[in-house]
Amino acid sequence: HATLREIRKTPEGVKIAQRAFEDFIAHHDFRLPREVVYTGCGSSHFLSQPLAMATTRLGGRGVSLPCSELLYSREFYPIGNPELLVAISRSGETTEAVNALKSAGVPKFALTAYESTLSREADYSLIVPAHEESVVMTHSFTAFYFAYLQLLLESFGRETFDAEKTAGLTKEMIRNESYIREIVENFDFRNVIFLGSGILYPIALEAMLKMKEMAIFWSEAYPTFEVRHGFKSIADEGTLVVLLADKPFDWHDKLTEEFRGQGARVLTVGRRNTGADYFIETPEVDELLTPVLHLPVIQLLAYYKAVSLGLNPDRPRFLSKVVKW
Ligand code: F1P
Repeated sequence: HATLREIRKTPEGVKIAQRAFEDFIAHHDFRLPREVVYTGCGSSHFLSQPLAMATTRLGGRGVSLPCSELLYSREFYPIGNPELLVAISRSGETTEAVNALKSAGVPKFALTAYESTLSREADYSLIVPAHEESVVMTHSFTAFYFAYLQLLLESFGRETFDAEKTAGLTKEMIRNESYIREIVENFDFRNVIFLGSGILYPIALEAMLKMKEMAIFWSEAYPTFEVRHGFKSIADEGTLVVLLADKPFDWHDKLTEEFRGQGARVLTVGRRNTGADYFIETPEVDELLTPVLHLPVIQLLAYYKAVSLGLNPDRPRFLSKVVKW
């Protein structure tokens, strides 16, 4: 399947991202301001969230909204007075993304894989040519995140990450492919809950979307400990809980125990096992790099779930690669 090839291309995507970033700073004096609004649709919206969080974490103020909310209900959101609007779209042709960008009364920035309508409408564009055959976004998500993160670090006077090393780390994560396949083959789970906190929460949301898109499968996502407040009632012996945790602490162990007590099985992805049924270890990295490690894992999980259900993840039902109106 093309989708599997795209996921396996993540290390290459990181290198493509680095070249796109280097090319951008070589040709532009422009650096990112502190107050930025980010927007996108679908996966590109879930990508707008960690970009907004990274902006905030580095001392700026990032706000993220789906394009349609920015277009039709922006007065309900605390947008403030942004200095830049960043619109994200892999295709650069999604109608809502193009319209959201056009509607901005501030400088416009496009993050996309192609010279496209979006890039032509923007004042600046960071084109990351991590091209994908697959309908769903996989390694391009990681590549876009890494390229823009480098630009943020550079703009805010911070040291950028070592791209070769980061690519190597994603390769390490992809080595878990056969283990992920085994989990899916050994446990025919009926539903899946993804949990993440901080910058890993939008990665949990993206995981939830990947399951729906590739495997047409019931999935949910919550900020890690919020799940205890009612939502956990759906978790039973048919449930897989995927805990995305960089540095687990006591409460992660308690949460794991609680879900196991309900009969659910837990997969922990992080630096140590929390007492889970399944465990994928992540190397120690800066917190801003953690999404890059978790993304291929959750994409592989959705891919193998689709395959185990006899579906073709290359052609998800009812979906198209570009949503136009
Ligand atoms: C946005 C998007 C995809 C999603 C689906 C429909 O596309 O929502 O994320 O997987 O295929 O389109 P784009 O604006 O990033 O090209």
